[in-house]
Amino acid sequence: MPKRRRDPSMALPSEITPREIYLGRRRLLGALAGLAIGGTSLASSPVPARLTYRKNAALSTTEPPNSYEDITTYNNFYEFGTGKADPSRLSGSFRPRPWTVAITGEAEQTGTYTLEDLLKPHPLEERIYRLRCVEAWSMVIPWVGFPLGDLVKRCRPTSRAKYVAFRTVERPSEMPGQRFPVLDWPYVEGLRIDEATHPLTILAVGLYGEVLPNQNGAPLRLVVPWKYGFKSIKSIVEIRFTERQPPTSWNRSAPHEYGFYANVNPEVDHPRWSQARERRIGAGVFSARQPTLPFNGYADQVAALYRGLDLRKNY
Ligand SMILES: Nc1nc2c(c(=O)[nH]1)N[C@H]1C(S)=C(S)[C@@H](COP(=O)(O)O)O[C@H]1N2
Ligand SMILES: [Mo]
Repeated sequence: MPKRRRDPSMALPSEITPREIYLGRRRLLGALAGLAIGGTSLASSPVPARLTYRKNAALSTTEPPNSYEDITTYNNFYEFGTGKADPSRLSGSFRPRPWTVAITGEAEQTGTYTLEDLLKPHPLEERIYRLRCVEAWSMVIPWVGFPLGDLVKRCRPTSRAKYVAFRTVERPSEMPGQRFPVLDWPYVEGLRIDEATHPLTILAVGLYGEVLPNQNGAPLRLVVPWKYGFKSIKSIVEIRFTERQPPTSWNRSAPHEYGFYANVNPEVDHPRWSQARERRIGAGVFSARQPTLPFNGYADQVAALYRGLDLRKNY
């Protein structure tokens, strides 16, 4: 059973213990485990652990965030099934800790790093971003993470590194969706290196101030807010610097429907449906579908990355 915050049968220590005592105890446990991330233990947390972070209002939308319930029960994570409710229902036996990430390819600082080592130098921020799924729905999510560009810098990519490729963990014993050939496992994604180092691109470790639930990509997932949601790969175990454009799961599975770029674009329809409008999850059955914005509303910040590129061909 996934741990859901709103399940009344599962009171959190934060609900039965005064908050300061609860936080103090978590810090103490974190220190004892030697796994302090922002002062909070991530060691086999029995409950979602609070993270320490600063709010980045400048890079956050002022639109109201979706509820924790929406964000954690309406998911795409095919490793746990293709239904929107499957990831929250079927990810309970996934173990996101301990975790390591391999840094490979065209960089000086390659090697295998524990999650804690990877995160240590990076202060966490909350950024409230829109997520626009290619299926024409959207959500607003308060992520907690840090710029991928800061990590890329630490890896010291060589001059040959033009792309960054990402790979999701492959664990069919814990991920029931991987027992079926829905996609060619493991899930892989990629960015151009200038997209990867853009200040809007983050690696997220939490949402709503708590460590990521399994269904949202625990313990570490990418968030690229101006691209369709499928670029935001979950449960990352490898970050590889490459000279050539890397393969991506959805492009490999249906190349006419999903390109490498996948920039949100209301003017380029998916072959089977329009991308002009979107349905905000949780907004109510009678609420109007709202217009989709170029680059998901982040055009001012990112359009310059694509100057001279034909966005109809490079969809
Ligand atoms: N490994 C992996 N990452 C993935 C997916 C997936 O199926 N597997 N789905 C993608 C899609 S289509 C979307 S819309 C977002 C959804 O993220 P969320 O469930 O946290 O809202 O995750 C993306 N990352
Ligand atoms: Mo998506």
